[in-house]
Amino acid sequence: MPSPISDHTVAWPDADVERFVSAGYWAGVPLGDLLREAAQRTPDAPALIDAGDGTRLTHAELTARADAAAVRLLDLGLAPGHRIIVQLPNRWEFVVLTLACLRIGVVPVMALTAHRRTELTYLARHAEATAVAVPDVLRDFDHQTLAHDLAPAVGEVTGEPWHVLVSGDDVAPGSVDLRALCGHGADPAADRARLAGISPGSRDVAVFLLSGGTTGLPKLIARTHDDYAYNARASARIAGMGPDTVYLVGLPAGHNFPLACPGILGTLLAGGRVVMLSSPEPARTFATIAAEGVTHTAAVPAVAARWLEHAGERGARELAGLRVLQVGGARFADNLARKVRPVLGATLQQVFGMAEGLLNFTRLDDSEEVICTTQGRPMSPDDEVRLVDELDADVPPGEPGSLLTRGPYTPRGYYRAAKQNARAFTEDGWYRSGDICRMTPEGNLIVEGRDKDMINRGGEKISAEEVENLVYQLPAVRQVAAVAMPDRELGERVCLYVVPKPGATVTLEDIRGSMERIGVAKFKLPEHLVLVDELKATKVGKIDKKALREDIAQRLSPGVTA
Ligand code: OOB
Repeated sequence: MPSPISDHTVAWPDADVERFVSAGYWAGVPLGDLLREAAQRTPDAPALIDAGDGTRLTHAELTARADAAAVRLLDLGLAPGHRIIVQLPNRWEFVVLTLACLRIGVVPVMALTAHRRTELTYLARHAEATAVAVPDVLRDFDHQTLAHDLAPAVGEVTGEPWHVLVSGDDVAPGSVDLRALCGHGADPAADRARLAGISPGSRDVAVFLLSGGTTGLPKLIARTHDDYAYNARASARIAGMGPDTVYLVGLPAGHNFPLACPGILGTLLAGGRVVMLSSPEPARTFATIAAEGVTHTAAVPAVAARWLEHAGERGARELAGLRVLQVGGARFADNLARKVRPVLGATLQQVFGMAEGLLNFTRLDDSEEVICTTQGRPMSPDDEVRLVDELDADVPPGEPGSLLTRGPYTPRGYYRAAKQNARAFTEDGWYRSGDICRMTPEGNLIVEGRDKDMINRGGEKISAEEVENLVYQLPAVRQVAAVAMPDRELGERVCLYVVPKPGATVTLEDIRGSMERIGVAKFKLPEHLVLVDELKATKVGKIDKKALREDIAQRLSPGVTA
């Protein structure tokens, strides 16, 4: 039996809970009910469009399908409190399945389609999942076979059957057809009646998000119905969403940003319409924005840069209806930010957020200067932010410091990670984001760097420690350090410094090959290798990564050969 989720979560203190409830942030209603109520306000309006296969559902149809899918999950043997790994591309089934889970308190663990055997095995075992939802084949990778291969390793920790739900034309015997599971039910009234008694509690966990990653293994962030509903609802307000909003999902849907900031959930709660697109490639994206009347979308800086380039070459006529472009996930350069309004014709909203909670937004009516040069200010009046030095003392106003935060949608600890929590949270519950920020006199934050061992590859976060652990599996490696190297297109890529064992040779191909054989997400594979005789240590005996980052930047600068 999977252990109860509540055995491994860290609760907010009672006094804070009272504050969040009385301020109205925590509505006391589970997300499934909130979404149902929102859908009932405009039942016949479009709610979900899949730009890939042309599926179009109204709010009433989406509600009915989510109910039907919830009933079918129960029939399959999933029960409230069970966990399902969701590893789906941006297709309509992602939304129906997620809503179905929220209705009955089955908790989705939001994996990425890039994840492979290593990540999925760990996630499924750590979350004690009893099911997984995958595409059959995506970009030539057979997800279905891998999903079945995980059965013994996962069954060993849960003692339960392992269900593989598959989206696609090639559903193998032994798999559950996810499209059928998400299809319309024969008797919507009966489905609704069956679900009436089994809503989860609003303080229960609604979804598991993956942490940006600074440790050897990714951590799970347990977001409750109350806190995540507030996250989605309040960000929808700040992004200016309403029933006429058409939101395009081009980033991987399982990321917090397109899922709930305001993303899919915020759009649906506002009575708007969600359009799913498999990738943010500029030509397809622009055509979809024009065809569907998209008003809002979100991008990481690397994607926004490609859109700016495309619009510069081909014009932006197709974007006439686009009102708000949210950019976040990594630092958006001021000079690119300044191009958004003139080139794309939309209002830029910078978003500096984290799956751990805290969201900062520039407001739509901020001055162009604030919009283009800051990463905004906290979403909630009750978000607490401190900028501190190495001793956790507040830095003077205007000085850079390490950002700590607490608030109504920032959980007080990772799931089942007591040891990491002791480091990632202060004793009085502040989350150490690891971001170095400055605050302007008006209270806007500017992200200047970070003091965490992470590489931000175009918005995908890579833990240096995780990469190093994988590289240490090669017998020829004596010592390794993974650091970010600057990259024009993606901001950063993974660079490795390796000290080979005496007499041994190590190549980038060996390392990438070994990681691919083990099975890890491709975006984590190192893209540059520097062989060295030794790695210098800092005064406290750790590898001096600052020196390595400076070294690689120097090697890559024009006129210097690497
Ligand atoms: C978003 O969430 P995560 O969990 O993938 O990554 C969080 C980290 C932050 O701690 C920061 O290091 C970086 O990503 N980051 C930014 C940024 N937005 C995120 N760094 C500089 N400028 C920004 N605008 O990335 C995320 C979650 C919700 C909304 C938006 C982004």
